[in-house]
Amino acid sequence: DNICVIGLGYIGLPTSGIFAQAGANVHGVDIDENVVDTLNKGNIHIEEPGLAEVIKESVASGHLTAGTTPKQADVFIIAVPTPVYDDQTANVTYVEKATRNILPYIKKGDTIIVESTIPPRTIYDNVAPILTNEGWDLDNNDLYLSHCPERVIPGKIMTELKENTRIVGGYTEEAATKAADVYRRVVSGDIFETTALTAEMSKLMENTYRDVNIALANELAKVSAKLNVNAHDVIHLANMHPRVNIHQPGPGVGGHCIAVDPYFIIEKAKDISPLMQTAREINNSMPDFVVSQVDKLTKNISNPKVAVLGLTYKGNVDDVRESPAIDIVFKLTNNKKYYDVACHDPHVKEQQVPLRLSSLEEALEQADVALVLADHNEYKEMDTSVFAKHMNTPVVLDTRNCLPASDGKTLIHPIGNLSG
Ligand code: SAJ
Repeated sequence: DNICVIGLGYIGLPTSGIFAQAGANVHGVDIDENVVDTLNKGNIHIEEPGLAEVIKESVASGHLTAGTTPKQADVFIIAVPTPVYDDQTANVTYVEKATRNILPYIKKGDTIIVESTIPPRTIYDNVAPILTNEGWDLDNNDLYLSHCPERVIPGKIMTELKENTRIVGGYTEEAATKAADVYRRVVSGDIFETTALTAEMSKLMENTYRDVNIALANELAKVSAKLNVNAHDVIHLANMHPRVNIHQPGPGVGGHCIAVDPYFIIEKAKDISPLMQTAREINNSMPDFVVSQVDKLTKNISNPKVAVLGLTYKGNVDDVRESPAIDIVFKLTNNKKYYDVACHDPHVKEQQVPLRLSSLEEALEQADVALVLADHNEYKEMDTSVFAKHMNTPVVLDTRNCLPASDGKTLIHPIGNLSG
């Protein structure tokens, strides 16, 4: 099979590698020439465990090539971003553009799969018309169009791509079956066939469920501050119940999926989605809550120094997109109270962020509070005596509840109740 993958980001690149590794001839397409050049040399431009090896091997074997324009293929997979506009509605123009870009290369009987996350009805209302306007009869399967939402979690993409179940939503029943055949080549999990619209909604509801659940945990963290109880203990014990699964509170919800996808449903049903909207508001309010907790911890100190540990949107990734940590750093530096902020993140390179990065020791040196914002393994396995060794006052706000126990000299607060 010849497969053409449009978009070589967090989803398109691993997907290309996995199909190439399974023996398909894959041509990856990206508008960014650097990404294409890097790939053609067998290298990668993002951090994801296990990805580098697969790409190196696939390029070396000749199964994977890259370019800035598509090529003829039997299967086209579109994996381009769907960002949100300032008014929180989805920008599907990259998906539309990718569809237009493949028009010169498609032939009768080809399979076209959109993996990008899209608002409900996008396949019917935005993608299909681009193809039918060119004379392709989708109802009669001139082309097999489907939506197969990606569902892999950054940090475990290479295993989840193979092992997760997949939902394939066809424009027609036959299109769903064709897409299922494509994935069967690499996926060991079950593949469920449905309509494009149901696939769009299912994907969005997975992430919305998580957003609402995290909002509940975050609200509990705020309530715990008032009631003087440790939210983590409450969640731990409540989750012992076989039908309860409260998620973890934290500094906010980041990344390009959970913090964004609920808006794709909300925009289509604004008047009847108060729960989803409130969840978004609660999660978006967490950076302010964290800053208010830092204010409390430093109330008697003038010009306090805050050591920020972790800038990414979650642990063990290098992704700072929509990261609440970055938001918190700017809220601290633009605060009416003067904060001296030093940042450390072992996964982030300085060119990724508009901030100066320090070594861990440099960040902690003379700090009044350390603020843990990402649960990287480096912090989970940290020797907690380092705080007292360097800090002015060894006080830590661990918003991720990830640090090992204190060495006895350091006061480690959970998010919420500051009495520890
Ligand atoms: N977070 C919490 N508390 C939790 C869990 C997460 O505060 O209990 C925060 C994280 O720190 C992070 C954000 O939420 O800032 C999202 O992280 P995540 O690990 O929950 O999810 P993502 O965004 O990395 O990936 C999600 C996944 N969706 C689900 O688990 C339902 C993934 O499977 C999807 O493929 C991905 O979105 C996507 O691309 O849609």
